[in-house]
Amino acid sequence: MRLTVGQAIVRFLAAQRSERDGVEHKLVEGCFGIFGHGNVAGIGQALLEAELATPGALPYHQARNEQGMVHAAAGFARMRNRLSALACTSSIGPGATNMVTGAALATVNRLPVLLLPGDVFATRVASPVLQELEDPRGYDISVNDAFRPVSRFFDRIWRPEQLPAALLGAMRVLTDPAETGAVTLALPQDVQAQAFDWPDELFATRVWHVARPAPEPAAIARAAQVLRAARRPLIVAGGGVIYAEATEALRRFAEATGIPVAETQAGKGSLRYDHPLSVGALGATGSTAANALAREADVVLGVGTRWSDFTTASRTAFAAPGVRFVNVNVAAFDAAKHAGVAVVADARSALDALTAALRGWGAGAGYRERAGKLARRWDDTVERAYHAGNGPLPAQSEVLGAVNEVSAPRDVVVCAAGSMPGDLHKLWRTRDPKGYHVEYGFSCMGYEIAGGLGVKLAAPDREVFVLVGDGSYLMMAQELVTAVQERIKLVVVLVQNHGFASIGRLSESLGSQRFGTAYRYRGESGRLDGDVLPVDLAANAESLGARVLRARTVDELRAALVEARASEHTTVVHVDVDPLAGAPESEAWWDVPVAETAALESTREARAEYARAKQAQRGYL
Ligand SMILES: Cc1ncc(C[n+]2csc(CCOP(=O)(O)OP(=O)(O)O)c2C)c(N)n1
Ligand SMILES: [Mg+2]
Repeated sequence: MRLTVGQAIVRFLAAQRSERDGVEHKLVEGCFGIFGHGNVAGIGQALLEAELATPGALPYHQARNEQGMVHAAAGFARMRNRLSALACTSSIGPGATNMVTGAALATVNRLPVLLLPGDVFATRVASPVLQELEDPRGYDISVNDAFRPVSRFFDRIWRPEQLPAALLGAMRVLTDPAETGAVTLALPQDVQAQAFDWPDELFATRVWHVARPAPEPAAIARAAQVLRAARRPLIVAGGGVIYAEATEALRRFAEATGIPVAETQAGKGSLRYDHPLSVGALGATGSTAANALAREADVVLGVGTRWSDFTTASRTAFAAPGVRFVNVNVAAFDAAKHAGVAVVADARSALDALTAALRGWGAGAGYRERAGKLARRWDDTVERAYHAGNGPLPAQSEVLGAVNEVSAPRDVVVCAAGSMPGDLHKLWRTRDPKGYHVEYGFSCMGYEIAGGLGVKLAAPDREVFVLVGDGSYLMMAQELVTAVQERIKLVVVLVQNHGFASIGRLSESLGSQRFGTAYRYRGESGRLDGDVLPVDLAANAESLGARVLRARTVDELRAALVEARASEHTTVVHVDVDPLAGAPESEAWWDVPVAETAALESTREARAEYARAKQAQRGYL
């Protein structure tokens, strides 16, 4: 079949399917793209031919910023539990490098996205072309080499003959639960348009099996032995529980053994918030219940977690001498962490095997009671935070409470950076495994609206509440236009506190006096300490085509949320909050180094406190 490389890629992608548990899905559901000279006549021409000849084969979506479109693809893949993905095509140069941040986000979060950046001419006859880097050390280096460290698979297609193997390699990595992340095929602009005679078999429907690797019986036996000896065991549920659709298996395991369940950011939603064995969020942004149990735990069973510093409170959360870890993870890399007993397996198959292996054993009744009591105490704290009655402006926790109470169980809350992810981790009451979508692997400002777009694209039958701070909004609001264009309805809750409240609080606690974290005029002092800026983000959102509702009180906010939820249009609900009203304490630490020597007294005091806190840090060897 004689096609260009661009046409061959589009035809191939449209024929790929994924399968798990006997259920098939389209693997690549569509393609986001922004065109320039690096892809307009290659992949762009191929997408046009596909749209005209075979509508729906690989639908094209326009975006406003290449980073935004990769975020949307990541949100989409996460919502689909990594069984379907989106492709993203960009031009060369800045269009391509704009995708690098998105690629890193996808790889850090282990989410499949397929990136197709344009690249400089393979023939080099016209070099240097517009936007070419020109590295004097070698003519085969281009800006796209920046994708290598942030991609799980990277190839550059210098010749058409290289394409079939690259496409198969790309699909293998996209559908491998242990390996997945950003997959990048860099496509020189001349090669995209080059014709070649392809074997018909390249375009046959291909089904990629998404594996559920079973645990080794010996590994389960080792894990069971450690767990049976435990007196104060704790489960830590990570994102792997949700991606593996292992939430029911987790519930059965927890109920059979009586082990309480704490959750990481990506794992939040693994167990309903009101389940008797749920103790909520763990770590630096955790509940006091989970953190109290973690401090005492003698055996910690991590399931599908990569043990980020937020989860371990920078290796201070687990404080019992001799604490041991059992790590269930589909990636050996993660299963080996903290010198744990490694169970390299799919979360669901491992939890089922552990349930069988631990039959007849359970955590003590007294311990279970204590966990329940701690969890109920935390829930009272949440209730108070939801209805804090802060004045004159509401506390952020009241905004989260209003959104939680107005949303239905299957609705999805989306967030990524600022003070809200931590507050959501602590306070959000999850009622559905896919109802909580906080990107906290990369915690990338600007993910919120773009990621929310991908979530809604993946789950059009759910309402999506995007929570975005003013800082994140200013970094990347433009995909609101895409939402309007595609009639993809979002409810965006825009939380205005005039700057970086999260970093302000962090800065103050580290003795850096909130330096550079508020949005304020340069004042008479010559510093950025003047009045707040006359920025009207509600008007901004309106100008991008969204409906806008301004709420001044919590009651107005509730009414606006109800109206926005019922609306068919993307609606931005704008609310001012008190930047100084924090959420309840986690009673946990986060390691952020403080200057060892300083002229400032505030820094010196913080350094002394830092040195003291650091003593609690453990090796987990
Ligand atoms: C792209 C990016 N740049 C910088 C940061 C560091 N950072 C984390 S939160 C934050 C401030 C976020 O401000 P805003 O969205 O207004 O949320 P708030 O802190 O006020 O709740 C910054 C600068 C980041 N996470 N991502
Ligand atoms: Mg802010």
